[in-house]
Amino acid sequence: MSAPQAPDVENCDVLVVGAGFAGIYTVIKARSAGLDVRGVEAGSDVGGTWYWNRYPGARCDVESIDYSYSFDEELQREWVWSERFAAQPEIRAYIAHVADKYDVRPHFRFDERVTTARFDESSARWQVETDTGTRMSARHLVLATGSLSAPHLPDIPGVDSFAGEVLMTAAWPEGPVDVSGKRVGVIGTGSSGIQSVPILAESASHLTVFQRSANYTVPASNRPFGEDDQVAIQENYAARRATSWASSAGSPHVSHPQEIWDLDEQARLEALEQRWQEGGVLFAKTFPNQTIDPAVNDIAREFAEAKIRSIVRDPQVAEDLIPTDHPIGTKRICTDDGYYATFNRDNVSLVNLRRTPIVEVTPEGIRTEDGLVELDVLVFATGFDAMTGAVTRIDIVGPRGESIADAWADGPVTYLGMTVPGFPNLFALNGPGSPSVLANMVLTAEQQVNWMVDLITHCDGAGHTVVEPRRDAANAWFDHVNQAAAATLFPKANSWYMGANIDGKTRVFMPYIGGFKRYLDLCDEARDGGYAGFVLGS
Ligand code: NA7
Repeated sequence: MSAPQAPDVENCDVLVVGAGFAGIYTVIKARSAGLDVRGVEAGSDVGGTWYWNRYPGARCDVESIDYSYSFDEELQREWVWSERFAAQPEIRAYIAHVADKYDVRPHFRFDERVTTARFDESSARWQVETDTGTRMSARHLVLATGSLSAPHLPDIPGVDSFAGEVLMTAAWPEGPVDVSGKRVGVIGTGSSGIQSVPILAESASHLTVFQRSANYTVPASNRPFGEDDQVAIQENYAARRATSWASSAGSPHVSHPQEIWDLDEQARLEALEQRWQEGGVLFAKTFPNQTIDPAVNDIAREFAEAKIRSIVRDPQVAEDLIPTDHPIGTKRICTDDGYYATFNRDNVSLVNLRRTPIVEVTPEGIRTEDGLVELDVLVFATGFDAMTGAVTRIDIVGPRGESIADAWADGPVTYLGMTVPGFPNLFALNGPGSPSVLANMVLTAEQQVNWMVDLITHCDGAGHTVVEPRRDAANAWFDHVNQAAAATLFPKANSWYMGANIDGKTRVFMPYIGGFKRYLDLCDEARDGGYAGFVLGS
């Protein structure tokens, strides 16, 4: 299929950037469709997010048996998850197992980062370069670059002057990091901060948590799987997957069967308590409409806040840990193991940056308006330029000279959360306009890759060398994504879903919140309708 290019250029049909869940499945699926597929990965091995985020306590907030590939029954049967919510090393081992089983690694160049991509209209190919000087040419460019993979380091005065050790949760070193006997500061109280704080507190001589915005977090209720669990998992797997594929969030969990208003106060509290004990992000969906109707949200929010007050002994610290700026669940609820109780330890303190903002980082530590906090280790758990950052940090230019960063300056316009007007033969997986970060990222990746390979195969069969979404179709999708969000409470939060965590980023709700199943149906309709939303050319 690949047309010959200059001898020092590596040619392929499909070039995939990123060897995480989506990138690996792209190789498997494209290869099985007879396409010559190559990949580039900045890390030294497969894993994507789960390669880089090695911080203590890193764990998925989706259950392991759901957060795993469904495409091969044999794979599903042979891999045995050790616990309900797998930790980073186990997920990384799983991804490595998949890479071995399907011989994926030989397709990838590791330790190379794609820096530029130019679409050459005359050859209808993407010309791509990496930071090591490799030049590649591909008919189709697939950005499997991850939604939470472009780390965000805040621009705090003096940040480079710190004399101690600096760590980032999003790029944690390989091998053990020993903080025993050290004074540790953690900036950031999103999922990464909340997961790492209880563990760092166990060995640090003192741990100071610098919190700008408090987050809601629910105990994970993680547990190891026993033999009985393994039998039950296999017996129920097919049904569980079927339910997930037909669900609104790619998981088998459903909200309470009754509206909250049909229950008396006791029954409401029991339902909330049950979800709290079940653990994790699902608390956000205890009741139908919980992230739609402010009155329902208030009841769940007050329940969670009472929990915080009941766990944290110091009343002022408890109040500081209660979010004041968003309805519960409109930022992703965090999943923890003893986070609130950690603030009862003598060696842990909380700095509320809303009351005492950071003035500067100094060689000795962090100076707030309240004085200097001396530190030996400074941990940045400060999040990501989510959903668009990993794409716009690559210099991608379409045939009409427009860069994708410019094209998305007023918000990321995509068609079906996969393709971008002005950028032919380009697929941005799990990207803006797709439900991935609100649903099950692995299943969304499978569905998108299947859909993408169907489209490429369709084009090849019909002799089309160029496929680009129509601008009106993309604008209509963008409007649909926005309307779906506007029907919920989500836009009320200054979240990374909104781009609100990055200075200067246009605020627009990026994921598709209209439902996982609805999204699958709309993608199927677009395919079955003969890809009318695309211009197919040659
Ligand atoms: P998040 O959830 O974006 O959290 C980042 C945290 O860092 C958050 O508390 C931020 O406060 C804080 N932050 C960012 N910049 C600053 C500055 N300048 N000063 C103080 N604090 C700051 O990222 P995570 O890695 O924890 O989790 C990302 C997702 O991964 C998570 O939602 C799960 O889906 C898995 P802010 O809220 O902006 O005030």
